[in-house]
Amino acid sequence: MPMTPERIPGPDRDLPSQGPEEPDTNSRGPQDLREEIRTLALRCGFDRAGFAPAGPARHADRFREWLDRGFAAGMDYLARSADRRSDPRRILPEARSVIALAVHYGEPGEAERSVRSLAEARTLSMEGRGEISRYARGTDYHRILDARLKDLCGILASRYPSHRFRYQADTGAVLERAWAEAAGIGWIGKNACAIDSQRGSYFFIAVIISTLEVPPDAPAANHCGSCRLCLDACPTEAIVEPFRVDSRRCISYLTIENRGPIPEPLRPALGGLVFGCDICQEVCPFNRPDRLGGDPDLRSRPENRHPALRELAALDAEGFAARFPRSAVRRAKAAGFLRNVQAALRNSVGDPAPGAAGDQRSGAPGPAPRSSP
Ligand code: B12
Ligand code: SF4
Ligand code: SF4
Repeated sequence: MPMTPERIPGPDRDLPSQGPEEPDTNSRGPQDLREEIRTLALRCGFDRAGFAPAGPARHADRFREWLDRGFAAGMDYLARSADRRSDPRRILPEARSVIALAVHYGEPGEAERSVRSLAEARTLSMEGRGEISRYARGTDYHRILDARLKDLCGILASRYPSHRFRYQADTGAVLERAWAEAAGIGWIGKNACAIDSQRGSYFFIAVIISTLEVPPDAPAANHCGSCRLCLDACPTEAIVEPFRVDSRRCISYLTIENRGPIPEPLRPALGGLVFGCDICQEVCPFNRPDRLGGDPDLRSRPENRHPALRELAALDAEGFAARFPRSAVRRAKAAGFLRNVQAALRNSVGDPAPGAAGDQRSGAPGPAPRSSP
């Protein structure tokens, strides 16, 4: 009986118990094995796959330094799981390989502004329109990636029944960007995002930790060179130095994970951004508009491209759930989202919508363990 694939549990949950192991039915050469898994990954809906030997994560020391400097803001779960994040063998002690996978999102039509600035972001909000970051405009990617991971790991478990395959996309305790870089999927840019030189950085990362030994790919080489467009474009100066984002200043954190008020001095910098922020990716020369184009299942819903702020401000909790079905936007909760809309409205017209309660909703407790970027 083949082993069942296992989802890596979230930050604070226990690992599932291990089942009995059975001998392999397949004895292929190592390079064949790598290409076989890559082909299977593509067949299961991943755009790219790469392999790295399991061991300490790249930049684990830098991750700890990032934590020590307070850059995790209210995401306390990152420090609580720091040991596990630093080495996947803490999750699966017999792990030999990490398979890093990419699924691209975004559409060419969404790259209408290849150069962004605070002024441009504000122009949108001046027209009374908000902006939801690309990754969250369609169906929640967790659902889509989880289904594909389950398929892929199911196939791998049936082909290699004596081996274990533990998967995650976003929510488990693994430094996904570090593994994407180690497995050749993309280098970590100065904006902290993993970037592929051909297809840019608008991709999600998933990982499979396995006891199967797969020959590694070469790690991705960094191509940022002397460029610093992302550092200069960030409207809140959250990229405090190359490769280091201070979440306390990052609009993505402030509009998604943060459960408290948005610090007053940073509010104007949001412009019309009501959920997440893509500015440090939009300016990146590797996100060339003609090369963008993502998975059809992750396409934007048209109503989520530039929604009217007044329409959003009129939502109550039920209306919010109905407006964003199966959407990553729900991560902010109605209170957080409406807080963001109020800030964007102020940037747009100077005053919040009459009767809206955004600021009153902003005193909610601190963030829960994350389940979206
Ligand atoms: C916490 C988190 C956030 C936080 C913190 C972001 C951050 N920069 O760390 C917030 C809420 C701000 C956030 C925002 C976003 N996120 Co997020 N987030 C995560 C999460 C859950 C953990 C990341 C983490 O551990 N951060 C701690 C930092 C230190 O680690 P790191 O990001 O891996 O950064 C590495 C480098 O910076 C390097 N490093 C540090 N210092 C130095 C110095 C030098 C010299 C060098 C070479 C390297 C280096 O070490 C780190 C260790 O790997 C991951 C999922 C996961 N489990 O990994 C998704 C994830 C990183 N997020 C993702 C996305 C899409 C986003 C957003 C684009 C969403 C949006 N549009 O708003 C933004 C991008 C903001 C940005 N510029 O980083 C994707 C990234 C995909 C990609 N191609 O890179 C991930 C992988 C989710 C996924 N499964 O796809 N996110
Ligand atoms: S996501 Fe936005 S706020 Fe955060 S580092 Fe990038 S540009 Fe700055
Ligand atoms: S904008 Fe320039 S420095 Fe920033 S990530 Fe892209 S290439 Fe690297």
